[in-house]
This record gives sequence, structure tokens and C-alpha cells, in this order.
Amino acid sequence: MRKRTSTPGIRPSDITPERVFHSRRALLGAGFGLAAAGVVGGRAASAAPATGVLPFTLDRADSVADRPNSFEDISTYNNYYEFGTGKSDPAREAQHFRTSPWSVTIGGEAEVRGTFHLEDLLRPLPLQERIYRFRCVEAWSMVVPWVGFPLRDLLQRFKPNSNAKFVAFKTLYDPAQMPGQRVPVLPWPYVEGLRIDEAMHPLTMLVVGLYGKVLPNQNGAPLRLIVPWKYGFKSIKAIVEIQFTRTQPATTWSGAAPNEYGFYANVNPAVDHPRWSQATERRLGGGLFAPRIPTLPFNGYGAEVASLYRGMDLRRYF
Ligand SMILES: Nc1nc2c(c(=O)[nH]1)N[C@H]1C(S)=C(S)[C@@H](COP(=O)(O)O)O[C@H]1N2
Ligand SMILES: [Mo]
Repeated sequence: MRKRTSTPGIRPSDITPERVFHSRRALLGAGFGLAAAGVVGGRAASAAPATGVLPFTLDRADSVADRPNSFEDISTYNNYYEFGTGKSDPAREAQHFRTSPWSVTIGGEAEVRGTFHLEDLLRPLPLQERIYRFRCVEAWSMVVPWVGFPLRDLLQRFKPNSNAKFVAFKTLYDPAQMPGQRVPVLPWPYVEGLRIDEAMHPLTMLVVGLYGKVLPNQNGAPLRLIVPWKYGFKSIKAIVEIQFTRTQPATTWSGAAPNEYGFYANVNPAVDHPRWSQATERRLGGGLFAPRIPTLPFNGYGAEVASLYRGMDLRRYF
């Protein structure tokens, strides 16, 4: 396992790589003044309600060196079918989505179960910034400075028992607020799942922020999963339920098109989608003529996660 770095009280210029720091300064000029200033000033949690700023420490050991995409790229090109199937729909349609109050039900094969206010769940968990690659199954990709915490830090507090072999996640069902749920493009609510060892892997995150600020609604506020070595559809948004289960849970896309999307969905350049190649990807923000880049096995996280799948035929379990 990689070394953790989590140094409280680090200097503003240490919080993120230089170029991110400068792009935050660019955000300042773009009208995100208060939030960006709070980030570089390392302001504390009390600033959050007023400015949307989150306190965090950079987890450099678990971050990639790739240049992060702009806030604009990450927050205006989205997949979130609850708010429409177009890439620019969620940024517009999710603007007034209510993320507070928010509660999450945690149950199933665990000693501790119940429904909790999100702020109570989050209170004991220190936030980290991690810069991760993100690869959609549609063959576009980006690099994102998420703010969140390892999922396992939350799950462990619920004391899963030995029957807990999988973890199932559910998105909010609220057609009054989510216009896409009034259309049967997918069975609602959106559900996803992980094997317990995948859920407990230190790279698996629950995310509450982006670029040091509260997560934009279109990116899955107030709470979404990020599994950086899997295709983006595993990274379920607006989570209201987490269940420890004995058996492999149903997942939305593998149920909707089982020949195209599997339960595992590990990024794999050697296994093409039936309708397109997965060998290369288009990095967002590169413009029309940017060359495609090679897709990496496990999205580049193979050294950390390949051992989870030892002995499995990854063509069969795709
Ligand atoms: N509830 C829900 N979660 C979802 C989706 C969705 O439509 N609904 N889309 C998935 C897909 S296909 C991708 S690629 C990512 C996109 O995340 P982003 O918009 O933050 O880039 O969210 C995933 N999580
Ligand atoms: Mo996706």
C-alpha cells in the first residue's frame, strides 16, 4: 500500500501542484473569488456554508501528476441521466436540486444500521484532495481534483459482518426534482455496487467536493462515489442508501445492457465495447484536433488494484 501523506497546516502553495494553484487563481478572475481565496488561504470548516469552501489536505501519495482538467470542463460536460441525457443538461437542470437536508440509510449485513444526517456522517472524517484520472466507458476522460475521503473510513464504522460480501449504492429517487426520472430511459433509481474488497480499497472514495469547493450538483452532490480504476458509470451520484449484501447487487447499466456493461467495469483497453474501441480515449479540454491517448489497464491504477482480480478472466468479468 502506498504511503499516506496528510499534513495539517501545510502552506497554501503546498496544497496542490503549482499549475492547479495557478488555475485556482484563474478561477478567482472568473468570478469564483471568495471560494478560491478561501481555498488558497486554507480556511476552516466554518467558512463552508457561506462560501462553499471545504477544508482539506492534499493526499499527494494517492494523486496523479497529470494536468487536471479545468473546473469548467469537469462541471459542464456531465453524465447524469436524472437531469437529462445530453452532456450539457445536468449543469443547467440540476442548478436548483436540493442537497440539504440530506440523509443516508446504511444497512444490511452490519452491526450498526440506520438513517443518518449527512453532516453527522461526515463530521468525524477529515477531507482529502486527491487528483484522480476519470475514464468514462464512452471513451472520454479527464483528470479531477476531488475532495472526499476513503469509503472504507465510513464503512468500517458500521462494523460489516462476515456475510457482507458486496456493497450496494442507490441514488435519490425524486422525479419532482429530477426531470430525467420522469422518462423511462433507465430503470430508476440508479443503483450501483462493488465487491466488499473493492469498496474497502484505499483508492475508493466518497466525494463531497471538487477544486476545493462543495461538489457542484451536476457532479453528484452532496455525496458521490469515485472508483478511479473503473468506468465512470460505477461512480454513482447523489447517494441516499448504502447496503452491505451477501450477493452481488443489481447495477443499473449492467442490467440495462448486459452485453455492453458488466458489474466489474474495470477500465481495460484490451476489451472493446461492442460498438467502439476502448484502446484509446479523448481527454477533455484538448480541443478538436488533440490526439487520442492510450487507455491504461485499470486506468493506470493497476499496481494498486490488479491483485484484487488475480485469477479472474477479465474478458468474462468485464
Ligand atoms: N445517479 C447517477 N450516477 C451516475 C450517472 C447517472 O446518470 N446517474 N452517470 C455515470 C456516468 S456514465 C459517468 S461517466 C459519471 C459522470 O460523472 P461526472 O458528470 O461527474 O463527470 O457519473 C456516473 N454516475
Ligand atoms: Mo460514463
